[in-house]
Amino acid sequence: MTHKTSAAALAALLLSTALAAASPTEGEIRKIDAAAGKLTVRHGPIENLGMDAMTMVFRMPETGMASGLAVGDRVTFEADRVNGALTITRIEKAN
Ligand SMILES: [Cu+2]
Repeated sequence: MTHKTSAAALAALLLSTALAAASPTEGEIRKIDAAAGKLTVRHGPIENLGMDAMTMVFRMPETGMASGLAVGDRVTFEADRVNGALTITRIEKAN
């Protein structure tokens, strides 16, 4: 494999990784700080972030995302790295 070919292959790999869809993850809300735009969630493994189950703080880009949610709620959510910050991109109450 030439250097040029391997660089192209790497670029393709990085691109496909960046475009990988966020996978829905189960979680439970532990803390809501709507004013600071932060949500603490105990979550299961997050495939697209290569993350194991844990409790952690996510950025919440829109304060409205937390409306209708309460501490203790079980949720299904998607998270991704946005400008380097782990961010909730979608969240809804689990059935
Ligand atoms: Cu985590």
